[in-house]
Amino acid sequence: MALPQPAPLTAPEVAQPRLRHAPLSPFARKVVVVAHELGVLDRIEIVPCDVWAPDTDIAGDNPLGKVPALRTAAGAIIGATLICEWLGTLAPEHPLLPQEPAARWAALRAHAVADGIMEAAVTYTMERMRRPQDKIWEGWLERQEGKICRGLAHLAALPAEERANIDLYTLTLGCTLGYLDFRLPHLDWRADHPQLASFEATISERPSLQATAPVRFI
Ligand SMILES: N[C@@H](CCC(=O)N[C@@H](CS)C(=O)NCC(=O)O)C(=O)O
Repeated sequence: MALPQPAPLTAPEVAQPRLRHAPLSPFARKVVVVAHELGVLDRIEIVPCDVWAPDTDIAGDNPLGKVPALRTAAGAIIGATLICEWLGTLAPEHPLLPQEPAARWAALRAHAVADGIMEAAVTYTMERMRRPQDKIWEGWLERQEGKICRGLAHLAALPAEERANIDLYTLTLGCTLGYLDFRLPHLDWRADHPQLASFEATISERPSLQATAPVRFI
């Protein structure tokens, strides 16, 4: 039996990059937040995509079947961080990371943790929402919670200066904390981490995060 062939990854020429997006995805939100902050939002077209629909064509842009994916004239770019880097090339006057090497590495290292917390939170949510109720594995949920809690404790212990810039790390962290509020409110992370709570209260006021808050879409 011949397997169905996915559409080629390299898209036909498109005048404006198209972002395959789902409004409740924190990874897709991260991309839109960064586009907003860089002032390049009007240079991409946002195309809603339900990756769970049986007839979804997302694999044509992302063989992994996930959002976000950005279809450009040169082919698709997948994964939120890589798309943010691509967006950064449209606005080189606004670097997404500190330029000074030590600060840059600090931001990259912290970003990896914030992004990993986001991933664990999405994994948790998928287990809760997408699995048949009788097949949900509590041990798997606890494992994800462990990653989230240790990750938050790690970030909370970092010097406050590292949370002072508006950069890839802090914008990602803002999206991650917003997603925890939205999908895992029982964690009550503010109680353990007042430093992160005050960070979140400030960054969530930015127009980029206000415009993309998940509660706006339900
Ligand atoms: N590492 C990817 C993760 C993207 C991701 O997990 N997207 C989720 C939505 S939040 C998705 O499309 N899941 C569909 C699936 O796993 O099949 C990124 O940075 O963009």
